Amino acid sequence: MELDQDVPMEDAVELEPTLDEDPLSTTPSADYDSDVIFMNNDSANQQGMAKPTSLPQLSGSNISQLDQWIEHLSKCQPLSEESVKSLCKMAVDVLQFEENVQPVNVPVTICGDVHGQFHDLMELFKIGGPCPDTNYLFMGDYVDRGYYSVETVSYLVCMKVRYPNRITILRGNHESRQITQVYGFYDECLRKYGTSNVWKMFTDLFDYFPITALVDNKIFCLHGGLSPMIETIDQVRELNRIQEVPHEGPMCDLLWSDPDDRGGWGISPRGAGFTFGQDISEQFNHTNGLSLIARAHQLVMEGYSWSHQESVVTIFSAPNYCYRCGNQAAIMEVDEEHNRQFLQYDPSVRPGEPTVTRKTPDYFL
Ligand SMILES: [Mn+2]
Repeated sequence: MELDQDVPMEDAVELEPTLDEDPLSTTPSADYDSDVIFMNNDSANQQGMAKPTSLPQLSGSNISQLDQWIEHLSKCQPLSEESVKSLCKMAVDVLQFEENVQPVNVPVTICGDVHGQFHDLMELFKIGGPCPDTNYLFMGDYVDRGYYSVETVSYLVCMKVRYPNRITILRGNHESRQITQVYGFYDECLRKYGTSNVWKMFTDLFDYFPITALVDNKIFCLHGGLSPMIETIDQVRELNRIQEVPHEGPMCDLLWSDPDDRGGWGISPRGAGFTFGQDISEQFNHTNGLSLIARAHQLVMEGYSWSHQESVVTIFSAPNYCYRCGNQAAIMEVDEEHNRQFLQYDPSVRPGEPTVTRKTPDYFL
């Protein structure tokens, strides 16, 4: 049994209707949002400001600012609230030009869930090679569960802005206002900054993250899985992704669904998305000329797991998930000839924190 049933069942409570009654506003506030969506604002055009149609070039001072932030974050120290505000503005300027199906070239190293395990993310870059020497594609779930969601998402967003053509960061179901209020990111922001401002800046930014990527027109990458409402990749391109992850519908499914041994579509035990069988995966790959669907979203004990006779691969990059699951992590390298290689790794040692062992202690025996 490779797929941990515990995780979907835990996640099943994530969309409890009581969440809707949370006193926290889930609508972006006027002052911050008007800043971040400035480039998309029609009134800006009416005032004679040209809407940029391509990636803005980083200025020398922005590059040195980003390098300074990356250096600071690599010591697992959070940025100041002011710095996060600047970073998120710069990130919107990059991410708004990415597509719902972001094209990615080979070679690339494809990664799964990270979940705030900052030291394990540093280990990932040691195993896979530093960015930008290695190109990376991350398939979502940067925040929640682990202790360092703030540092983890800040670091990845910094790398995205600094090296926009070298790293792709997709949206996971945890990159959401609702889910982060339940699974740790919101509380971590309050604890580390004293207010929810940084949480709001990042969750507003998550709306801009691309929802899928297409590696060399052959590998379709996304966090969750397929949707009964999506038959072609072009239908993904037509979605309006700049919004909170909806409770249902195609965008929700892409971030929440899971492959299953049973054929056809099934009800997901998570309470969102669907399960889909081998017949569905094979039809989707055939229709869209794909060789593979790569996705994350489920804990797999070896760090990666094939489904549907190698039509689908699950990649999970948080070793010893939640500091207790005892799983390995993996990343998948795809080279110029589309050869695939999995690199597996174990948890990094975190200074000052107790080492968790898979062995049962003697005193239980
Ligand atoms: Mn997930």
